[in-house]
Amino acid sequence: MRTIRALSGVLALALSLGAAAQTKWDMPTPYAASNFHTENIVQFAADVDKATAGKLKITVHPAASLFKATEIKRAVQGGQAQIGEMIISGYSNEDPIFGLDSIPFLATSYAESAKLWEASKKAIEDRFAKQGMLILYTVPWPPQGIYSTKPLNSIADMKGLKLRAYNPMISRIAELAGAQPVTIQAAELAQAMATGAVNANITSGSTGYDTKAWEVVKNYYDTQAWLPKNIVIVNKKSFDALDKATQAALLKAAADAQARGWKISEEKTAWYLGELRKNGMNVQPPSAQLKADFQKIGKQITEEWLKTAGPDGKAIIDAYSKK
Ligand code: PCA
Repeated sequence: MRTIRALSGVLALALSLGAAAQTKWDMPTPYAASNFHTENIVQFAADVDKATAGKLKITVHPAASLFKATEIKRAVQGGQAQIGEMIISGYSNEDPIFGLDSIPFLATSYAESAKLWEASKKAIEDRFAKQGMLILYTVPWPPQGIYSTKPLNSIADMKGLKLRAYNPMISRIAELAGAQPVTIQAAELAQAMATGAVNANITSGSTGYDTKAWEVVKNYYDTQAWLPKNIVIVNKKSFDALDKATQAALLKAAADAQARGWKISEEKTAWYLGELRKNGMNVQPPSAQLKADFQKIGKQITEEWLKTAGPDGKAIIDAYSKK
């Protein structure tokens, strides 16, 4: 009897030590479990688990199930979640620098997008550091095109359309195009399209595929206007509370996730558009007029952005154009 009691004491002690040594993090993300960003994050969490022999467990909560897309930044900042994913440009009202990657036609390929990130990384990291967060990695979405229930030959054809926006930059495009901006995050997009709350949308082939755009929309114009980026952020206090080896494992898994994510995003771009076609959508390049009109809007948005982003913004654009 005594031996059993002694043994169970040892067992309890071992269990509590084990529990103390294990850290559990919640990771809210805005996009569907089947989206390539989310799959990449799930792989990242598995890599962290393996590299730390289970010491750091990250539970991924996809599709805005734990926090709404627009609440994730604040949740990580306040420590309600230790780690999370967000789309940077979604927060451009807070700071114009966050909208940089969604300026139409500033960076339209993966190579340009990488250069833009290099040129802006420090400024963006500094802003997050001031708010007690660390950026672990970033991954771009495929190039952005226009979905529309109505055929578009020029921007004038967008007049009166209800254009869905996932960030303030797109709301501005809608205004300049005479369309009505409707802010809707990805998790609610399929329903908004189905109910007619929106009838046009600027996003990637990836999100069109995830939301089965073909069930409602027939036209996709492959304008390749910009590549918005998601970032994975971590609460600095939570990061600092990890031991050095766990921090190193986390950073290594993040670097791997970044390299993997950029590659998958680029590789799947053509595949997504193929799926839209296969499902009956009319995937086409924009007409010369539509392109020229959209570029004109891009030019105006660039000028407006430079005004609001001030010297910091100009320094980034200068550094980018030298790369
Ligand atoms: N998909 C996300 C953001 C950019 C993209 O391609 C969305 O539509 O919400």
